[in-house]
This record gives sequence, C-alpha cells and structure tokens, in this order.
Amino acid sequence: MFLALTDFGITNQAVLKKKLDIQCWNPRDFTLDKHRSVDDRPYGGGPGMLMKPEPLARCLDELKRATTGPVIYLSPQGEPLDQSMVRDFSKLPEMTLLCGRYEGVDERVIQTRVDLEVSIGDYVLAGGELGAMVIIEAVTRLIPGVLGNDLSAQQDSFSGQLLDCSHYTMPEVFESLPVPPVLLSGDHERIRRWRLAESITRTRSRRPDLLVDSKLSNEQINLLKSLESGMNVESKDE
Ligand code: 4FL
Repeated sequence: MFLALTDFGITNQAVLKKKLDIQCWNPRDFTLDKHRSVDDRPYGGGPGMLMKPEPLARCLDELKRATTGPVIYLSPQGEPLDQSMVRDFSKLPEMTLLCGRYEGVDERVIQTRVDLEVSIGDYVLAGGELGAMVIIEAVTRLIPGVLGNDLSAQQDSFSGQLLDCSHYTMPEVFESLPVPPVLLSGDHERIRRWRLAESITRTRSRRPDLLVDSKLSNEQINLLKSLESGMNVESKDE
C-alpha cells in the first residue's frame, strides 16, 4: 500500500530529495510458527480476529533498537488527528506508525509499547494503513523544501483555525458565473479583507465547531462581530 506514497506525488518527490524515508516492517516476519500466524480469536468470544501480541511485540522491540521516536497506533479509539498534531509530528526525525488489521490489536501491546493512539476520523477502515498514509502525507508537505512554495503550507486552510476562502482562476466568466469583482480590483488590502471575511463566514456556516474558543486574531474577532450584528461586509454569502 505504501508504494502509493513512495512512488507518487509530493511524497515521491520528498523520497527523491531524501527528505522522507518510509520503512515497512511486516509482523509476519516476526512469527515463529510454520503458518506465520499474526491473528487469533478474541477471548470472551465475538466476531472477527485480533492481532496476537507476540509477533507485534517482537517486531516493535526490534524496531525500537533500530529507530527513534514515538510509536503511534492508528485506531478509531485514538485522539483525533488535526493540523496542530501534524505540525508536532513534522518536528520529529522519526516515528513509528503501527497499523492493525482484523478487529484490532491485543490491548497489552498498546499498554506496553504504544505512546499515542490516533484516529483520522469517525469511521472504520479495514486496517490502520490508510490512516498512517494520511499522517505521512500531511507531515511530508510541512517538511521544509518539500512543497514548491514554503509559504503555501503555512497559509493553508486550518493552519490558522479557519476554513480557506474560495479561489478562482481564468476565465473571468465561466458558465455565466463571474469571478467576484473585488478579486480583479488590484486592491490588495481589500482582497485580503474579502478573503478573511469569506473564511470566517464559511467557517461559521460549515464548521461552527472550529469557532468555539478558537484563537482568532483581533481583526478576525472584529470581523466576526460585524458579521453577527448584520453589518455590511464584503463577501457575506453563506
Ligand atoms: C484508524 C479508523 C484510524 C480511523 C480500522 C482500523 C482507523 C481504523 N482512524 N479502522 N483502523
């Protein structure tokens, strides 16, 4: 699965520039039985299988002798991933992403060898790998020198707790829909304020949860208050 990262896109570019190195460790290589089994039935019954502890423990113990950094287990029970967590991860030289298959991992492996459990959202996947890949891609684009433009990573939606504003390129009219005239005005201060107002109205209508006790700047708070008191502000749609 991880070839999707090493062989394509910005993660491929990061690998070529030696700014990203992905090593895959297969728990099956740490089994001792002739069937190389990594799963077993759950105590107490119930459907499905679990990752049995011994191969994972042996795998993680050898891995910890070869690498540094936290062991992060991907699971729906984990702490929700967000951009600030991604920023924290991007400061680490190395990290281990533990991916479970089947119904999950024996809890004693988590207790003894996992530093942090992380969820990428409230849904169930077939395994932790796609979650690990989400973390790797989100972290990679923050590594200095990976994105073409170092500014675009920090200017992103979410880096400032607000959703991004809408964007337009040529043509000026598409299927009778014009580009908002302010964007053609050449007045950079008006454009900046229009984009900020749009970010705030969009966040309020689509993701009001992001605005509760969020750390907005004074300008952002004032603009939000103006919008709430029904004042005329450019770009007040949603
Ligand atoms: C991991 C779901 C992280 C959401 C099945 C196994 C999962 C997941 N975030 N589902 N792991």
